[in-house]
Amino acid sequence: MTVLAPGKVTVDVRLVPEDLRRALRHDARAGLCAQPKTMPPVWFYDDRGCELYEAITRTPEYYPFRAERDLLRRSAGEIAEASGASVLVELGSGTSEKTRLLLEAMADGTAGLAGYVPFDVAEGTLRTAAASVADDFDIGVHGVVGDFHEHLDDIPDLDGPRLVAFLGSTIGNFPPPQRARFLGEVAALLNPSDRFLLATDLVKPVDRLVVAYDDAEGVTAAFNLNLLSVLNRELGADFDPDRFVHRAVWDPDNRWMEMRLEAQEAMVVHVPELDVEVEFGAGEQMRTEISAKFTFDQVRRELGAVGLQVTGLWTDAAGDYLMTLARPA
Ligand code: AVJ
Repeated sequence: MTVLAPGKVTVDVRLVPEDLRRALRHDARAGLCAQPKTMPPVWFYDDRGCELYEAITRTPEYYPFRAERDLLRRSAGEIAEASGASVLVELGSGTSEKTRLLLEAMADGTAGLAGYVPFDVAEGTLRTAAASVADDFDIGVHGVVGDFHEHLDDIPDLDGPRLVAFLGSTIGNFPPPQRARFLGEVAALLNPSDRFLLATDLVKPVDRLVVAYDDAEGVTAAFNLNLLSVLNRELGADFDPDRFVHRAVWDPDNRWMEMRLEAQEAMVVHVPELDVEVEFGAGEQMRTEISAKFTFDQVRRELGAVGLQVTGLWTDAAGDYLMTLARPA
């Protein structure tokens, strides 16, 4: 157990840029050679991709970002009290912007706020966020730069009951087997007094879902197509983004939105860093993201399957978005 000095920042780096390059080469080799072709969504988020995602959150059609913010504005106080926690661990912390609503609620609550543990792949963003939270809240911050499919074990076991939060409905981006494994690893991390807070987007009418992933202004299309620029820059590939179009499709059986990039004509793409040539047929689609939508029951079931018991549920005023608090059973 460690106690963090107020205002002090520590960062453990478990992932360096070379690890990320190796992971991208691995994912691209597997995904571009697969049938159907697929790329994991994590590679959207270079600097341009992060900018485009922020622009998506400002489109009128993309409701999940605002729904989560409304939910936290409405219920962060209740969530903080129900958690009983004095340390916040945040998986995929990013800029820690919405986290501040939870941190403020914890600081104002009965248990008080003793520390923050941001966990993210992006070292620069994490360091900036860690410093500003340590400063603004006068608490100790112990960041971990890592991948949440590999380095959850490196999360420090700080004094005080912890609230482990996974916001942003990022869980929806994991394919089901990976989602189950991830939830199992989170469960294994929790001490008996720790709690887990999971944000999920809820199933809703298809027309709203589809436009949320295919806004009229074309910001989501640009975000999706930016993946090809990432592959060009990082792997020396020669994708022509003008010859692909963005598609957003609802899969009713799996209850997830899919983003795809569709080749407008037959072509061969060269990827020198992988030493492969990738053939696309006219109209061939590559899947670039799944974004699963949940029901209350499904969340309860999936948490139950890894030994976590639901102790609280909150939605935004419109009932579009869900936060679930759970404890080791
Ligand atoms: C950042 C994971 C919440 O799945 O909705 C936005 C990303 N993709 N528009 C999502 C995204 C297309 C997003 N999350």
